[in-house]
Amino acid sequence: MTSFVDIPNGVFPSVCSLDCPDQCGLLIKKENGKIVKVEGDPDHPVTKGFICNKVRNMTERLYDEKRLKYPMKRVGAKGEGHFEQISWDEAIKTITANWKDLLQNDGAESILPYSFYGNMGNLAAEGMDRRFFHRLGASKLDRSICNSAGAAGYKYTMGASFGIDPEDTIHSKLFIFWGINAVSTNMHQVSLAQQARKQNGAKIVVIDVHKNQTAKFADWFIPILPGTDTALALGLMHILFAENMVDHSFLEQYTVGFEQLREHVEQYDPITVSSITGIPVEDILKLARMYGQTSPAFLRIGNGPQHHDNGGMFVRTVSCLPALTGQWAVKGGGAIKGNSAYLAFNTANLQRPDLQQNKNTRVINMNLLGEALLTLDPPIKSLFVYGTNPAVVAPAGNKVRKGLEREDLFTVVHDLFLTETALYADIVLPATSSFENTDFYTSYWHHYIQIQQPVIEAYGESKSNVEVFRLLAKGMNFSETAFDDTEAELIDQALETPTNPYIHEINFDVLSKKQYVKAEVEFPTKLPTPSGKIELYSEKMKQDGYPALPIYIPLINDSDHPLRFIAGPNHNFLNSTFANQNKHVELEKEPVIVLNQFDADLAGVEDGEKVRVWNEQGECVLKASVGENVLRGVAVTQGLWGADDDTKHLVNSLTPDRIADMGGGATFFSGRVSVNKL
Ligand SMILES: Nc1nc2c(c(=O)[nH]1)N[C@H]1C(S)=C(S)[C@@H](COP(=O)(O)OP(=O)(O)OC[C@H]3O[C@@H](n4cnc5c(=O)[nH]c(N)nc54)[C@H](O)[C@@H]3O)O[C@H]1N2
Ligand SMILES: Nc1nc2c(c(=O)[nH]1)N[C@H]1C(S)=C(S)[C@@H](COP(=O)(O)OP(=O)(O)OC[C@H]3O[C@@H](n4cnc5c(=O)[nH]c(N)nc54)[C@H](O)[C@@H]3O)O[C@H]1N2
Ligand code: SF4
Ligand SMILES: [Mo]
Repeated sequence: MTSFVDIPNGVFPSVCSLDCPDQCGLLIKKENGKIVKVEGDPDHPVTKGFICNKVRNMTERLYDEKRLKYPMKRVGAKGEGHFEQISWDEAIKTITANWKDLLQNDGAESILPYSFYGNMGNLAAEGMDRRFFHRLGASKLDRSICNSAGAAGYKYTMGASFGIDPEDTIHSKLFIFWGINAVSTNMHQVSLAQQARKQNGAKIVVIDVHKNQTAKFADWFIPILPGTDTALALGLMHILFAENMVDHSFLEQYTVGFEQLREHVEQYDPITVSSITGIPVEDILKLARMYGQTSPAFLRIGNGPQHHDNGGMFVRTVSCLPALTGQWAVKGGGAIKGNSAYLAFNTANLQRPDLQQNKNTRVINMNLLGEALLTLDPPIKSLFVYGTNPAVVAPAGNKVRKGLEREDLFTVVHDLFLTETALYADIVLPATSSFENTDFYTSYWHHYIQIQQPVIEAYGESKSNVEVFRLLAKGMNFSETAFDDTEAELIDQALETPTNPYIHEINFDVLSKKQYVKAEVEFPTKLPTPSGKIELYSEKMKQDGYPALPIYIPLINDSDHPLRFIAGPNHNFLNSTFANQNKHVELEKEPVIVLNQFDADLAGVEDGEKVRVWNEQGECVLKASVGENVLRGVAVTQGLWGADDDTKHLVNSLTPDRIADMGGGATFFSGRVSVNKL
């Protein structure tokens, strides 16, 4: 087959590589060898021809003048941004010479890979890189920044990331978007809800700390105080049991511990729950009755409430709800937190943990990057960053940037741009965009596996993650054949999945012909929990030091600052991606802090003025938006803005690096701040 790269004009199939549940099928239009348009694939059953504005404007990013074209070495101070072009040969030699030294003098654990899913391609994000760092014996990274608290909580109840098929939600009559700003972050779930609203008169409810875009689209917005959602879920259970809106035969057949749970939730009566959550008693009763009496009823559980001190327990708790009403057994009922378990592939084949000589290398939680760089003993002496921008996205950002400033830290950053993190690098390597690579993609929301074939040639001298780690392996004189495998071979190895009942005979050739293949998914009747059932009561939790039954534990108050600070993502960026594209910045305008009128009055701050937002960790300058879009005591900002002019927009200067109750998760949204006039 001729490669798409060699055909200068035409329309080619592709897939969106961004960290977004929708994982859209794309059509890429090329003229004279350049991409001129990115559109949704109308034939893709979930994408249906629609994509977000961010990616419709992708050419702005692909051909942005600021894209890195060649490797560079630092010539100024760390953070200053002075670099000089070098060859790939010099770059690889410099890196491997430094690492050979470290292996001799400090041991391999002095080297830390730091990566996340800037490109969701399985080869890019967890392929050749893992093989390389396993063989090297580097410290390991616990990639816990996104959904690990929620995933751990969900696992206690359901055994693994199994939800329903989102395509089935067109049958739903009730959608509860719980802590998810789906209009911005899962737009095709919103299209499905909109379709169900038209066809079945489905109602759409949003539970959030902020009247965001999704709340504005909903039939009913329920504002809640941050970190109190577990109490609400337990309150709903109280009413469901008390008013006999539970499905007894489902409970008996498919769950463990419903009798203990019924007794246990007696304490979460509507008056108590109202005083915790800030939701009026009538609304709690109304929501419980709506949920108990509507079928199919669907819960979309978002990432927001699990970025809190008590985030794991929230997801553990809320995922019990569909079992109480038997909604898992109804087409279009049930829930989705994540669906990655259905598309589980052969990670041992892909990542080759057998290449590790020392199985007990230390593991470093990525949420503690600043702390690790500043205090770990023995110290981290070299950092290799790819597919993530920790100077902007990691919590306790001032500590992170201070750590990156360390003169004795040898830092390499592989990215498409000179990110805020790359400013601190000793060596910067240019990365290809996903449209320049071969890779395969597995959504964590829908059930399709998709392939990316290169559509355009590599930009400048840029190289893919797979290529970079092949070169590094050569430079380190690693002789294992694992480093010679082609992309097609890696895909075939990863899709050798004898233990996954949902994936059959999918491989590189099949994907090349079909572009996307749906897993043959059925909601499992036997779950991978210890009992094989939905665990309302969990003996495993008890063994792990948690209460066996779900309970509400309030957030930690780390200071007396009056406002709980919720700094989430925005509509036109994807985490910090696009925050450096003029077009996307224009669309998003400027970073804002949303305040309640009451709190603004107390702080003497007016709508539209720039304000200082601060706590012991640092400060930001944001524009106040004052009104009734948040409850009293809550401050919301959206977007991981960059540091173009100064660091005053870096909201993670204010976020805590405490670790959540489960999964080593982040607590981005549990911090506190004050707001003053500038
Ligand atoms: N446009 C866009 N899309 C994205 C991203 C992006 O940056 N921009 N990021 C991608 C990534 S990596 C992820 S993980 C997902 C995240 O997308 P979502 O799952 O939507 O998660 P968040 O946007 O972090 O938070 C969702 C909502 O939770 C609310 N929230 C915060 N604390 C609480 C609470 O205590 N209780 C309740 N009920 N609500 C609370 C916030 O106000 C927010 O509206 O989106 C992905 N998609
Ligand atoms: N305050 C606050 N902080 C947050 C969050 C929040 O809600 N609030 N959300 C958190 C969450 S859920 C997440 S997932 C993280 C996400 O944070 P990150 O994973 O850092 O995501 P991005 O900011 O999009 O940065 C991805 C980087 O990868 C680069 N990249 C893209 N493709 C490739 C490739 O193929 N190879 C290489 N080498 N590089 C590539 C991009 O250019 C970009 O610089 O942020 C977290 N931080
Ligand atoms: S970011 Fe999400 S919605 Fe936008 S094109 Fe990519 S997968 Fe689709
Ligand atoms: Mo995320």
